[in-house]
Amino acid sequence: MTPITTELVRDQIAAAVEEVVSRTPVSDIHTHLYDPAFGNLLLWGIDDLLVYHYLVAESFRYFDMPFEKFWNLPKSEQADLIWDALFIQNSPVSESCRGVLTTLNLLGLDVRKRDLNAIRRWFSEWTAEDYVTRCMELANVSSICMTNSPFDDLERPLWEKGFTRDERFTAALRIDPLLISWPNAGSELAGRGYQVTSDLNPGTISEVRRFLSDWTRRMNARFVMVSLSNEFQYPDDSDCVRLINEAVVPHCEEFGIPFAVMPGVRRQVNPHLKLAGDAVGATDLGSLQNLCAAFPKTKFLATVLSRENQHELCVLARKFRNLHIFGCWWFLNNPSLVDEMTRMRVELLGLSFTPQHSDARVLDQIVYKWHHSRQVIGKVLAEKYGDLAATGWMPTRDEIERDVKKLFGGAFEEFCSLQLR
Ligand code: RAT
Ligand code: ZN
Repeated sequence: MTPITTELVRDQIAAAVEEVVSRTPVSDIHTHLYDPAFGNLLLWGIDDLLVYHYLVAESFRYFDMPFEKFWNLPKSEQADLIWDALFIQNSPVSESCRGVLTTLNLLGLDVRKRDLNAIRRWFSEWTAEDYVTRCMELANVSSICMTNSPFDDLERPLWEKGFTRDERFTAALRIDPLLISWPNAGSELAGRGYQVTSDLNPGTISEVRRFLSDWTRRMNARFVMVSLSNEFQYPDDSDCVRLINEAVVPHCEEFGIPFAVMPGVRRQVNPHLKLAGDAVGATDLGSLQNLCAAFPKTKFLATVLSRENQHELCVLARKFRNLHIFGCWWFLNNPSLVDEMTRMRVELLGLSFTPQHSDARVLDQIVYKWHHSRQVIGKVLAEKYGDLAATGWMPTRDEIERDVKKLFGGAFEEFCSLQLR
């Protein structure tokens, strides 16, 4: 008989955690995907996987051609060039490249052949509706939160016209132009029948609130969100801060929904790269601290782009119950950093956070993003339960299931339901 050793217990725990983590459906709280009713706005398939802006940035490390020449090509030719540079001329070891292969492999395609046209033929057999279900099943994702901007001329008309919602897709009201580009955003609101002037007087503020209410209702938005520069300061005498104080925060309190802040973006450091041209900078989290302290009844969701800010962010979340941290965002969504951040968050916050969101822009990406994240989250949890077992506190299967449910959407839902009285 095998003696029960600590190693054996750890192995058994690891196997149980791996199974629970892979079987528990996850709610993906931030993506750039769309309800299939939005038609071509929902991106999917091999060419869109290849021209993902994460891969565009990596390709230009190898390309020696003018930026404009690349941008003038049709999507399939851009995809050919990226495939050649990142998969054929070099091994696809980066996280974004590996992701394409994980996705294809889990979909059942044979990637060994390196045959892009055969892969294209396989995708041409699918319809978007069936493919959504297939990807959600494979990724074990139960719901997908979109990023919905009333300032986007492509998506706005459908919201205005109305459509039958696919219940698997929830909405988040994204308001970057409102907070970052006032008074331009004000002119846009004025053009749409809101009585605003460039001056943030009480009449204008009340019309901005009417705009937020109209769109929150129309979208049934789960939260309001903004991505902010690494230079964001709070308090400040900027229009952005006045709009936060006088319009966004009161709006979120009235509707009982969180305000998601995402600081750390250095926008368009290389505009030639278009969507791939943004970078990262450490931010002053004193500003987030000031926001949480100034508005204890407002629920703040936060994800922060810089690795350097992560420890301070965890400590802040220990101080403010109106702050819920989520995801390993954008340049942080790499296994080494997801491991480090998840470990740190568990050690400082227990289970009261949301470890990951996919940020998928192409539907198929949910397959790899969740597969890779589950591997890392499972590994960290197995170690932590192993450490508990070493004290004699053996986690039960029910407890493990309960905890994983929290991390995969339960803690987020609990946070959204807080009344903060
Ligand atoms: O991760 C990304 O795809 C970025 O381009 C951003 O869209 C970011 O996630 C954001 O929501 O601003
Ligand atoms: Zn995003």
